[in-house]
Amino acid sequence: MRRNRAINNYSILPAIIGSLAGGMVSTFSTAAQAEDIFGNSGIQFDVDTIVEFEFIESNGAFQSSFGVINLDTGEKTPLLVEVKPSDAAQDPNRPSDFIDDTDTSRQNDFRGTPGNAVPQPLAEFEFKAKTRYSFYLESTYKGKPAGILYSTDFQNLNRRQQTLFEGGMSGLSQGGTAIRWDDTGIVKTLEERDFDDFIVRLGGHLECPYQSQTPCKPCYKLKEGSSNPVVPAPSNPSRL
Ligand SMILES: [Ca+2]
Ligand SMILES: [Ca+2]
Ligand SMILES: [Ca+2]
Ligand SMILES: [Ca+2]
Repeated sequence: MRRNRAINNYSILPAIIGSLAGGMVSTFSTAAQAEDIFGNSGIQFDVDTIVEFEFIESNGAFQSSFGVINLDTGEKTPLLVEVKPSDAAQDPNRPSDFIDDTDTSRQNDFRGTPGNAVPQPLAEFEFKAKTRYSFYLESTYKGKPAGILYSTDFQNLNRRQQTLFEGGMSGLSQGGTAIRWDDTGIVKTLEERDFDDFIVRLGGHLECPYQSQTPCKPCYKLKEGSSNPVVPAPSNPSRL
């Protein structure tokens, strides 16, 4: 099998060389790179791409669902869902702590953990090529809608940034990327910009599960035995 593949590769070499001579390869690769978008400006992959997701923790009073929305069709796919506002019931009227509670095990900011508030902490989604997506966080409070926020800034009221992407596109294949959400809070005047309200890890290393297909379909898988601690935000956004 290996020998056959090598022969096939050699057989297409003349075609590649021919394209190079005509300047086709450099033009194509520039166009392809321009279409990969991953961050606060949007989500779009150049080819069909699978991404694995892991719920890390939440620290927010809302009961929230994280998912992907196709911006062309409006179709929403929930991926990681809180079945209650936090692991333990907590009084939402107490004053906020206004600090980042990531990876502290502190219970006083409505802590939710995998297997408890989020019973199914793993998910995957296949992004279709050349299609615009955004991540979303949709919340309820005491059973009533509390709004939906987007990872793409311009979709939010006043184009407000509600997510931090830590690791970005390169993190998907090099250890994982974290998305940290800040929701709008229950009382706007006491809004806590701590970016720890819902935290998700994406990817970790790149695999192509469908080797027989051409082109290979990229899959950003979670690292084996994942749940590496998420590094707290570099500065305390609530003080900005
Ligand atoms: Ca919550
Ligand atoms: Ca907090
Ligand atoms: Ca918050
Ligand atoms: Ca919080």
